[in-house]
Amino acid sequence: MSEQAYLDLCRHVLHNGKDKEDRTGTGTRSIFGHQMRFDLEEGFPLITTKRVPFRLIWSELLWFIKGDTNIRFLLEHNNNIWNEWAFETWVESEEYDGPDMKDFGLRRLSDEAFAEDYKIQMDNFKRNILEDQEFAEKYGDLGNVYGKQWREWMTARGETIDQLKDVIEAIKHNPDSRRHIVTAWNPEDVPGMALPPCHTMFQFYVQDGKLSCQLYQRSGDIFLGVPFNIASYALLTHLVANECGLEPGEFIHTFGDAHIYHNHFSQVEEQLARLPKRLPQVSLRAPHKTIFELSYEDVTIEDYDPHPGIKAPVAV
Ligand code: UFP
Repeated sequence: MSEQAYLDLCRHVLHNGKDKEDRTGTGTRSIFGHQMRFDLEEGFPLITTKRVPFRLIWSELLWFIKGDTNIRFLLEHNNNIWNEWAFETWVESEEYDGPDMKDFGLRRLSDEAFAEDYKIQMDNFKRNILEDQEFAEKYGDLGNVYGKQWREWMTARGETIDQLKDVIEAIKHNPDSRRHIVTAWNPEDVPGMALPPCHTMFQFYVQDGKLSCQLYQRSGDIFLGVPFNIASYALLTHLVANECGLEPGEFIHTFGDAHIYHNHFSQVEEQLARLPKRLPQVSLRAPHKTIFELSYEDVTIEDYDPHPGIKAPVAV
């Protein structure tokens, strides 16, 4: 069962990782360099030992595929996973005049009164993004994140490169190429980004009518982020394979710093005590649409019967 590769990573880092300070001040247990393989023919690797919200993964991937970088599209799909990054820019701006939100990520965990203030400010922020176009343009945009780099990489000559479109054309016309690469890591843009890309580059590979994909992830929050990342790239592999008339092969997930935050240890233990179930299947409702024409309703997950979700704080 291919979820095992993920559970093995959790166990390995918990028992063999080294404690390390990190940017968020939370502290992690971490290893450097690791690889997991998921055979997509065995089922869709949406983790079953806790519920992972597929609708958030799909709406985020669709947002990337469309080349969108504004959280407005996500909020319209009731997807809140990128809010904190945009909110940070807002509360640090000159226009913000509410209560001090410095270090909101950590403070809201330990200070109840602060957590209430935070919620009020975040709800206002979300409402403004959804209802005020000008506000959304100014504060909803995350800068040159994935969507921008995948679809509209800016060159020094002022032109743009559509990496995703180009790689799909290359897979169709020159499947044996060893250059099927999309990179999100743009060193020129990194200093201006709310969150420099965690999934930095991926490569496709065609063999025996099957499309495989390998991702290099520089930094992985094993409990909260990685189950999303696995499902997101497995889904991307399905969609690109469908587009190119190929079957999905393997998703290979390679890491730089793979870490478990100290405030996720008990959740990981709880998850590891559970038995994995059968993997679900992904279903494409409009297989003849191009990947760029897809809408949210076109992809669904079937036979997903996971253990209940396990809550944990996000380190910002
Ligand atoms: N992170 C992930 N996957 C993602 C994503 C973020 O695991 O897709 F966007 C985690 C990794 C790390 C933090 O814990 O978010 C990013 O922090 P840093 O930039 O310091 O690595």
